[in-house]
Formats: sequence, C-alpha cells, structure tokens
Amino acid sequence: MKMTFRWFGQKSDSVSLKQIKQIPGMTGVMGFLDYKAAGEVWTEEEIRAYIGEVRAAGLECEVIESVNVHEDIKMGLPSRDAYIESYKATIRNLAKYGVKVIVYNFMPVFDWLRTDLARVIPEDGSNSLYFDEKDLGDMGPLDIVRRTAEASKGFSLPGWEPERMAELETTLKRYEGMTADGLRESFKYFLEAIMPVCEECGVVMACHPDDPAWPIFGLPRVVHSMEDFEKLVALHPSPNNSICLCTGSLGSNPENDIPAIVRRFGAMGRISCLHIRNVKHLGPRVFRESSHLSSDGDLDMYEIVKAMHDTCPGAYVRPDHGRTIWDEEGRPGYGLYDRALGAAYLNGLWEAIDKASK
Ligand SMILES: [Mn+2]
Repeated sequence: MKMTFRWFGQKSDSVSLKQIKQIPGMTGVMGFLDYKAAGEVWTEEEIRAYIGEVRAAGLECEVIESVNVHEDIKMGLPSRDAYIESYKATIRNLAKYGVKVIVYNFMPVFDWLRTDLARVIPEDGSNSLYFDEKDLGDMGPLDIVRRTAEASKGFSLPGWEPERMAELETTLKRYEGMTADGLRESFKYFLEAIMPVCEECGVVMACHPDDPAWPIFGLPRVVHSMEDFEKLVALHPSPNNSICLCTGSLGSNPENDIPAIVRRFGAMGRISCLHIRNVKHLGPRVFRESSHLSSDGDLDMYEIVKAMHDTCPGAYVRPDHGRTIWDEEGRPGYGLYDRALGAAYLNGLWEAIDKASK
C-alpha cells in the first residue's frame, strides 16, 4: 500500500505539502491541475512545476488524477480524434516526469454529484457531503450546477470546472439518444487509441467509477458495478487498462459488495489505486459521507483493506473525501483533519492485517 493524499496545488488548496508530509506514512500526493480544461494538453512546463514542488517537500507524485476526457470523445463525434491526440500528448508528458498512474472517468457531463456539500451530522455537529435523489428531481441539472458552485466556498471543485458547465444545456441535448452500449463503444475506441501509448511509456490508466453509482438525469453511465467492471476490463485486454477503486462511489449503492469487487479485480491485476472512504445509507438513494471508521458508516473497512492486502498490496491508496471537522475552513470534502484521521486509521488496519498474515 502506498499511502497518498490529493493535493490541488499551492494556489488552490487549503492544505500545504508540509502538512501532508507530516501525516504518518504519507509517501506522496495524487496530483491535480485544477485549471486544465478537458481536451487541453498538460504541458511539460506545468507538470515540471507542479511535480517539482511536490518533490521538494519530500513527497512523490506517481499518480495524477482527473485528466478529463473531452465530451466529444464520450459522444463519439468525428472531432474526438483531435482530442485523443491531445490526451496522448498529456500521457507522454506526464510519463516523462515519473507519473505511473492516471486516474480518469468516463461519466457523461457530470462527474460526482451531491445535493448538499455541508450537511450537518446531528450526532456530533460535523458536516459532510450528502445526496438525496428526491432533491435532485426537484432541482434539475442547471439548478444543481448553480447550487454546487455556490456551496463550494470559492474553491474549484474537481469535475465541476466552470468551462465544462457553461455549455451544459447544449451538451445535455447532444447526449439525447445515447445508450449505455453506445457510450461503451466510444470508451472502447478511446482505449484502443491510447493503450499503445500507455504501454510504450509505462503509464497505467485507472478508471474511476460513477458517483453516485447509477445513471443520473437520464444520461447513461457504465462504470458502477461488478458487471460494469467486467465489461470495462474486457474493452481492452492490456493490464494498463485498470481501475481506480473508489469505495465511497461504488458504496453509494448498497448492492455493491466492495470487498468482493476488490478481490475480483485485484486478483486480475486490474486495480492500480484506491480511493477509500465510508458512506452511511439513510434511505433509498439517500446517503452521507461518514468518517472512515467502519462503525460510523455502512462499509466494512477491515474487509476492504484485507481484500486489498490479499490481492493488490502494491496499489496506491488515498483517504478520499473527509467530513469537515474541528471548524476547519477548506474545500468541501478535502479538508486536512478528517482525511488525515482516515489515513491514520487505514495505516492501522494495514499494519494489523499485515502482521497477522505473517
Ligand atoms: Mn473517489
């Protein structure tokens, strides 16, 4: 297990590299350039600057997140080839600076989605990200974009980049008639185009599951269950076509057996990294993000870490979203305190499981 932390860069993160470095067991960051639009090439200069800073703080940057896939690629438009060429250029540039894993997703239009970014947890007065499908029905896509932007406390939110959301109505219209199979066809085309480059420069692509783990606003989604992952790995046989196993995203659907999914694809060598967090189900399609502790949510963290230990022990891990606690000011889900507690807890589970296995 290589323990890491998401870091948005000096200008846009409330957490410093020094703070990250001081969390026990931290080996590096999962890097992120929050100002890059989907389809833009990440230049060598930008990558060198970001990774240089990380390394100067004594941390590694072997995983980069959210190199977003342009909507034209997902829609399968003729213009996709140019965007795929840009994507390949970004892969090559990242590889030159030691990046080994790129996390991405293939969700049309919307990335992760919540209906409240700061829902108070009555038991202890902390707050966390919250979702209720009923609220979504009342709001509609444009309302949810406006509300999410307003609630972001001035921080950019990954997946909610303003330029992606600006043309929302047009984009939604263009997806009309797109089926899950159609989306998968576009996915296959994308993977077939980029896999040779990944193999050539030693970069593994890690697909992040849909969050929440079902289709929203009538848009198809194809990465949110054991069956979907079976189809995803079958889209391209290369081990460079891998999964970023996000327990909280998959866990939004109580029917997903996360430890079983980790075991299945870990044993196949298709899990290169994990986002680990816990969720508490409050009703059908209603949930909040809880602390990492198993008894605070509905996921069994011991079983998840054990499955990882048994099948993909070398994977990169990061504590995913945390609650906002101790009156911290920061980006919703990405404060320091609760994620640091999550990392410490995961380290403890790992040590116990590892020693017991010997
Ligand atoms: Mn995640």
